[in-house]
This record gives sequence, C-alpha cells and structure tokens, in this order.
Amino acid sequence: MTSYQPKPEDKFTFGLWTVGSRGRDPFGAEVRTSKTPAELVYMLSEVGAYGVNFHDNDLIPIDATPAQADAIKKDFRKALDDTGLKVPMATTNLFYDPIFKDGAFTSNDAKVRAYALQKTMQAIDLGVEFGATIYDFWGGREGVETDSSKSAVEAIKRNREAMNFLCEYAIENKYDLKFVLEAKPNEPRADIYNATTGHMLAFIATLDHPEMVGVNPEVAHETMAGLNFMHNVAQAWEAGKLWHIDLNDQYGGRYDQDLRFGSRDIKANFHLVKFLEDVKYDGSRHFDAHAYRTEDFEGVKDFARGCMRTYLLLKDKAQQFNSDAEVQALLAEINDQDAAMSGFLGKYSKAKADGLKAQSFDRVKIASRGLKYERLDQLTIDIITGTR
Ligand code: GCO
Ligand code: MN
Ligand code: MN
Repeated sequence: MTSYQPKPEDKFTFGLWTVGSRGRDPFGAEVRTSKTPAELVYMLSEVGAYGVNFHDNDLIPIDATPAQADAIKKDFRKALDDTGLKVPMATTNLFYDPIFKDGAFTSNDAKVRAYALQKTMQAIDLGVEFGATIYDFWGGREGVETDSSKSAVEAIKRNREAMNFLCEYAIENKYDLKFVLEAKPNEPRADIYNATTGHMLAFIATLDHPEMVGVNPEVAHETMAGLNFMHNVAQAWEAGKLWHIDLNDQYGGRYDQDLRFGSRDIKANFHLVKFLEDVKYDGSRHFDAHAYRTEDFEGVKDFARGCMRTYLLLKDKAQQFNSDAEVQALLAEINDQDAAMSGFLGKYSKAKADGLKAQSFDRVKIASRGLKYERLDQLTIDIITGTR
C-alpha cells in the first residue's frame, strides 16, 4: 500500500497564481486574503510540492519600484532556499494590464507589440534569475471579439515574428531555456488564435528555431474545445514536443473552470496519467487549477494536496492495470498480429503493392470477430474504482 505522499521526483508544481488565487470571479470579489510569494512558497513546501512557477507580475507587481522589487525577490529567494523548492517554469503576464486589451504579440498597435516584447524579455530575465529552464507562452488575449478588427493571417505572422525575436534573445544571452506554447480556444477573448495544441505544433514547425519551442497542453483548454486531451498530449509527445503540462479538470462546453486535478473526469484522467507514466514523461506535472471559491487558506491546502494525491492514486491504478493478468491477456489478444500481413504492411514497395492487390480478404469473417472492448473497459472501471 503506498502512502501517496508526493516526492520530489514526481515533479509536482503549482503557479503562484494558482494557490495564490483569492477566488475573485466575474460575479464576485475576493474571498481570501492576499499572501506574499514567500508565504505561498512555504505553504507549497508544507503540502509537499516540488516547485513553484510564476508570471513576472505574480512576483513583482507591474508598478513596483526597483527597491520594492529587490525586497520581494530577497524574501522569495530566502523562501526557496529555506524550503528547497525549485522554479522550473516562468511566464509573462500579457493579459491583465489594460494595454493588452487587444492582445500583445498580435495587437494591431505596434507600440503594444513592442511593449509586449520588452515586457517578455524582462520577464525571461527574471525567470532565468530564479532557475527556470522552461518558459511558457499563453496568449490569453491573442484573439478577437470581431474578425472585422484583425487579419487572422497577419496575427499568425505577428505571433511568429515575436517568437522568432524571443528565441534569438534567449540564444544571444546563452540562456538554458526552452519555450512552450499553451493553446486555449477562447476566454478571455471570444476566440483565440492557434486554438489547440495541434495548431501550436503546426505553428512551431514554421519558426526559425523550432528546436527551441515545444508545447504546454492544458486539460481544461482541450476539453473546452471538445477534444480528447490525452490524444493531444500523445501527439505532442510523439512529435518530441511535450515539455510541460498543465493539469486541472473541466466540464465540457463551459468557461475555463480550473477544477482540482481529477475532480471531474476520472476515467479520462486515468488514461492521461497512465500515458504520462507509460512513456516516462519527465517534465513538471504542473497543476494550473484553483481551489473552490468556498475555501479559506486551509481549503487551498486541501486543494493542492488533492491534486497531487489524485495523480498518485491514478498512477497506482495505472500500474495495477499494467500488471493485471486478465487485462494483459485481453490486450495481447487485441494486439496479436497476423504474421502473414507483414508482407503487405509497413514501408511501400512495388512488390508489396502488387501482392496486396492480388490478395483476397474474407471481409465478413474478419468483421465478425468481437473485440471484447466492453470487457476491457469494465475491467478498467473496476480497477479505477478499487473494486478489483
Ligand atoms: C488560463 C491559463 C493560464 C496560463 C498561465 C501561464 O486559462 O488562465 O491556463 O493559467 O497557464 O497564465 O501562462
Ligand atoms: Mn487555463
Ligand atoms: Mn494553463
């Protein structure tokens, strides 16, 4: 029986903006008191997290004086030293300040685009100062309410220009840094460009330094788009681009709910955790979620502990699935390959094509075989629910 205690090698991380969220929403004010970045670090250490990530302005308010910034950094550094927490990832807030009301890198206003680049370079410096090796780009306002306002092609070009600029900046400064792009279909804009992880993968291939840029898929975002999150993660993995992941949970067809990881769709999250563990994904498991607005700071700890515990529970269940004799026998049967077909499948050759055209297949017989996926899925349910 495992204790489900988080360990550093689990690489569980939280953003300052996640556990620091005070529960404000479009319909109501803050319900929790403000905590300093250092206080949040001590709390994350208490619950067993490995690391803490931040936006530039989670750490240093946008209008802080240099003296205030130094004092905050000193406290934050001390908290990191005291606890041993790491800062694996950092990012830029390019959505909160009114200047970004029409986007940052894709804004129609050249001054806004230039300011966004300046702010991002400064935020990259700050992230690197605290040891970040992954730098996230979530283009929250890179979109529109009306397509009358902006050329969708121009938006792609501006986004590309900005990413190329920032890659060169990181190279010039010899930063040990990789960039990850985080897609979201909508919210806060009515529509956001490069709406899914698949769009991001296609976009990355067009950059000057595609080798520096990967993706940061988020459960809620692909679920909002009505997609199978794990499939997107698998595609990113197969492309060698899964360098970060934002874990939370979400009901489909709704606003971005940022629910505690695994609190909504246990089966989908089981398959997600199983995938990450099976392929030995070794990046951060970052929880980009918020505690319910009903909670006080103790409830935020319950939320953070719950995210990690559910991940570890599902990891345990994935191991059970992998070592269950009946499950494995079914999988072996499903995946049993007819050796005779290897003469037809795989890489093209004229001989294969000719042979294949001459081959006769008993379609009806092949189709008549039951695949036992019902049995397999019920075994999965039995395992997840602890019945088995
Ligand atoms: C959201 C996003 C953000 C980003 C964060 C880091 O929907 O609000 O997921 O939480 O992940 O801003 O860039
Ligand atoms: Mn999100
Ligand atoms: Mn996110």
